[in-house]
Amino acid sequence: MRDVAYIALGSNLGQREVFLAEARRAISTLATTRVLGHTDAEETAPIGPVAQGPFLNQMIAIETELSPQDLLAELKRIETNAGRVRSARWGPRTLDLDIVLFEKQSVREPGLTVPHPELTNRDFWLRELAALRSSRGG
Ligand code: PH2
Ligand code: MG
Ligand code: MG
Repeated sequence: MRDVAYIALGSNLGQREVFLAEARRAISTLATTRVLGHTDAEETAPIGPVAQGPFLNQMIAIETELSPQDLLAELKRIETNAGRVRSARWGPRTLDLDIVLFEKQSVREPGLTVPHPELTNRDFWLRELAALRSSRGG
């Protein structure tokens, strides 16, 4: 099914801008997928229980025929290629790619919940999502 999805990009280790740019490039090459738009990257204070450095966050909108599960697998591969080491939950990371929302599909299964359960807790995600949707005329 062709759908529009929103992906949150985050980095708080190393060359943060470079990790975000490489992630945008890698996502743009996924099968049946094109990037519709992106917000500017913005620096945000770390959320959650772990003391860590500030994040660069950004959101992109894509049109894709990938299922949420297949998209998640691709995003994990891109994270791994960026040197992501899975250590502490919510801890520092070179690259984090989270599926925030699909326009037409929701998922509730172990390992994947769409819409993302943190969506309503993150002001910057809500703001970025609204900006992308309004720039698409929706
Ligand atoms: N991601 C986290 C934990 N904390 N804080 C900010 N500001 N931005 C994030 O992307 C973020 C976070 C876990 O994925
Ligand atoms: Mg995350
Ligand atoms: Mg994540």
